Amino acid sequence: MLSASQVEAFRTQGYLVVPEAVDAATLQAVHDEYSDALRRLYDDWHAAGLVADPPDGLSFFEMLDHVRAAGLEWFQPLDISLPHADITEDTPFHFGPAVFGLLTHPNVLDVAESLLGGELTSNPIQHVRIKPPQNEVPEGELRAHITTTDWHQDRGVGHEEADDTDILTVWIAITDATVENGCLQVIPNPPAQMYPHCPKTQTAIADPFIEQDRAVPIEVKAGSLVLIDPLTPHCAGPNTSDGYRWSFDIRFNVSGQPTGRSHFPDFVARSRVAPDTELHDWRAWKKQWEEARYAAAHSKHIPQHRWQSDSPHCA
Ligand SMILES: O=C(O)CCC(=O)C(=O)O
Ligand SMILES: [Fe+2]
Repeated sequence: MLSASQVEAFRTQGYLVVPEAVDAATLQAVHDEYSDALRRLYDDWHAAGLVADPPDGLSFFEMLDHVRAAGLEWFQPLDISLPHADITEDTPFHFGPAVFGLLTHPNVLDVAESLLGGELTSNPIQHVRIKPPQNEVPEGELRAHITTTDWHQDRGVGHEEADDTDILTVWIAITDATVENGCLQVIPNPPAQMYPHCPKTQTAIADPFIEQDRAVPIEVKAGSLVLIDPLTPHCAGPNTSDGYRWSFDIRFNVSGQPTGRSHFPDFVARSRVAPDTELHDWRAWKKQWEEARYAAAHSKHIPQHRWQSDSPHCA
């Protein structure tokens, strides 16, 4: 649980770093699960002659180096979500026990409970971000899971129906995050309302509203959490290191409130009132996403964001 002074700091500054929240064993399990997932892809690509080097003995990051060099689409099969468009029955994604264990880690849920109370829904707006050195990111790669992240407020990336939802972003460092490798930056003491956003590289706060001179870089060690209020402007700069910057961002909302992405599945992560409604089975979680994928593949496209480039703020 957070202390009263941590809660107070979050409420005024709109963000909070919680160091050492996720233990080394959990981080290792995620790392191993991702290595296995990438190795399965790699084996197939190698068998098809798309990557030359045999997978034997390659680490997760070494395999990634090779598949990137070969120009293969490695990101979506590793994400814990569906893409914003062109979803088919076969769109790949990653749902496994280790990453479920991370999302429902008791320390993560305790922190969320400290801010939102004991009825917690795991919100479907969630991603892995694995950012290679920026000078190796292909031209035209716009996804904020791989390249830089524009200034935005998380309220702006959900549907309007969730504008009054009590929601918390929990950003989890899997590798150390530094200014050099493109850690989060925030603008503390958020405004009471949402700024206009525009389509830029991604969905971004309209330029005149970005107070760049107040930006604070959030350098954290692996296993730390960065809690972000839905109105706190944040971004991430380029990864100028020669290694990968790896994080997950997940969200919780008070159960029963709109998630802002109702065509993707949510689940009760903690309930003090009705503990038997909590989901503890990662396979059930995976199945929910498979069903959402099937439904999305067979229905009209639902835009993830509401912002239009012809709005007056976006000239
Ligand atoms: O890690 C990043 O690049 C951005 C993360 C973010 O926007 C979020 O967690 O809401
Ligand atoms: Fe965000």
